[in-house]
Amino acid sequence: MPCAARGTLFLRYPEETRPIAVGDVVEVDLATEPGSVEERHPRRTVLFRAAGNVERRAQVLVANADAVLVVSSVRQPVFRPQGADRVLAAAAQAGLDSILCLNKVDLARAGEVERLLGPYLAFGCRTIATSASRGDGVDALREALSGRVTVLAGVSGAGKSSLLNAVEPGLGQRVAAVSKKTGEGRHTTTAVEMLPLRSGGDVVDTPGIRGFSLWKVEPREIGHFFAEFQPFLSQCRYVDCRHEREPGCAVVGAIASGAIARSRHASYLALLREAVESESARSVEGKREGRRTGRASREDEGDEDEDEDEDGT
Ligand SMILES: Nc1nc2c(ncn2[C@@H]2O[C@H](COP(=O)(O)OP(=O)(O)OP(=O)(O)O)[C@@H](O)[C@H]2O)c(=O)[nH]1
Ligand SMILES: [Mg+2]
Ligand SMILES: [Zn+2]
Repeated sequence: MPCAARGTLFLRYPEETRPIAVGDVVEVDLATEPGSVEERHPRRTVLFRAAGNVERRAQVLVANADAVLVVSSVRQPVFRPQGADRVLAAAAQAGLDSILCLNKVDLARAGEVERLLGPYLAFGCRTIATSASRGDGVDALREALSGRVTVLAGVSGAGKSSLLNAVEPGLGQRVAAVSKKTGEGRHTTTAVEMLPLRSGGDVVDTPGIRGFSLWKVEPREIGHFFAEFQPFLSQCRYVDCRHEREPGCAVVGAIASGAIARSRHASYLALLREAVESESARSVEGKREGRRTGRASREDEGDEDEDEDEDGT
């Protein structure tokens, strides 16, 4: 049903770029054409997409999903643990179940699939190795998607849409070859779209997005989004340990003993750095806001620092 969001909905959710996202349950009034979305029901879950570093407003990618299927490929484009780990962390923050799907196993060399998935199997992450073109793992994938709402996320060209077509022939999701020159996808899927599957369950196909941001995350929370870090987080010498390279850090110690994969720790450090940056950006913003309010209350004191806001000082 073609509908537009009622203007007051935008006012009610000023923290979000748009009041409705794919997956929302809404009340519509069909007296007009197009109809009007009047109400949004409370959300069970929310998954955010990457915005800038200073997140003033949230961009909700999907509402009310149950699980995230992190789609990556062995090559074309090459598997990047940091991209996959970022989505896994975002799913953990959102409280969603996650599965790591390694696609294009038909392009893998001997032992490569095991090597790439090893760190994930080690901490109990659910994984599926697939080939949309050859059919490997497609039955297991169909099974994993049934009975719930699953978001497919991953870089352009990894094969999200191809996998959906393989799970349900006739679904007709548009796919396109990755660029020969760059080895990257061509952003074939351009909109977030929820599709019901005949085999049961709903899937949300998404464009290959840059990644997910962790919404308003505190640096000290990030370790909790890495399942295998859990037993070590409370064992560090310092209670405020950030698990970078502090003496007596149990997480860093676990890398040496092989309990935590170095690549996973590198992904953690990347997210930590971002969280620290956006925390300090927020505190600069906060100080500026404070100064503005301060100035408003002493209007007649002149405008000697008026242009400071323009150059971002
Ligand atoms: N060799 C091989 N190629 C595959 C496989 N799965 C998908 N492809 C190819 O990879 C290319 C990209 O597939 P898409 O399904 O469009 O990828 P996507 O993840 O949906 O990409 P965006 O919509 O741009 O985000 C297409 O040429 C597919 O035919 C696979 O398992 N093996
Ligand atoms: Mg696609
Ligand atoms: Zn530590």
